[in-house]
Amino acid sequence: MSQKKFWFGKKKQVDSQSDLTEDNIPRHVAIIMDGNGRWARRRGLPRVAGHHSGMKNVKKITIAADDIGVEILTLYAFSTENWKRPQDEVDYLMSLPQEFFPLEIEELIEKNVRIRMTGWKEGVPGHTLEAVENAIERTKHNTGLILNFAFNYGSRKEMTEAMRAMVRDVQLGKLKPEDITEEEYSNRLQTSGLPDPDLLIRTSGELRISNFMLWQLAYTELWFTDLYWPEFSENHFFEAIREYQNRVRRYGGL
Ligand code: V0D
Repeated sequence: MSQKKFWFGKKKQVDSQSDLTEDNIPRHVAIIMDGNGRWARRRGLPRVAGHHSGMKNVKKITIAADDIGVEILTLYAFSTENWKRPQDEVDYLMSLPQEFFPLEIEELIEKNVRIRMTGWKEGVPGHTLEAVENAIERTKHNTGLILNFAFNYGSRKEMTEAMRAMVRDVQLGKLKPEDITEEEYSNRLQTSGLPDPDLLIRTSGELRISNFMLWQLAYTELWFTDLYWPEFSENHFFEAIREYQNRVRRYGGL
């Protein structure tokens, strides 16, 4: 079987990936980056310190995904439900995109990473949107890995909006009820144009989907770990990929 060695930069080889097979790398990996607050409390730190640590881990895992040939990495950064958190925590989270870019964007541009966003702009502070849009703009001609931030995202809202768009098109006579198909519906979701995730990783021990890409995850392999997001390393990521490669994907067939 063909084996590939994966290298980080010029020196650091991460050894546990050498048994990944080059074929059958998932095209699209999605991650629910959970456990940042708990990781911090465990260390006697404020929750926001965990979010900062979690942000540092985003670049590391993005580069690892790029190195093995993943095409799309979707990261669940902020849900439509996260607004219910204490205001100072929300404020801190909304400062992360601004912080992320001066620190991480040069390397991501160098790696040919393209940033995109899934979610709604409504309610997101102007300074946060500006940072996100700047990143999207500065990487829009890149042709490498798509780093897709799910930000102010919720799946039921996404599906409700897609339904509203379809009903409107029916009312306008642009779509006949008998022409409503899975494809017509998918095309009205925020993820239109992206393949569905092949693998979903959730850190921090919760065994739930939590309103994340409910439609898109229909045939996705699920992989859970007790590790908190800030301690989830490249080698843990490769472990998830390896297990994915060992599962037989049948799509309901035989
Ligand atoms: C906190 C762990 C990067 C999860 C990762 C406001 C929770 C760190 C971004 C980011 C967050 C998003 C969009 C963008 C550039 C960077 C981010 C949030 C939270 C939500 F264009 N990390 N990060 N955004 N955390």
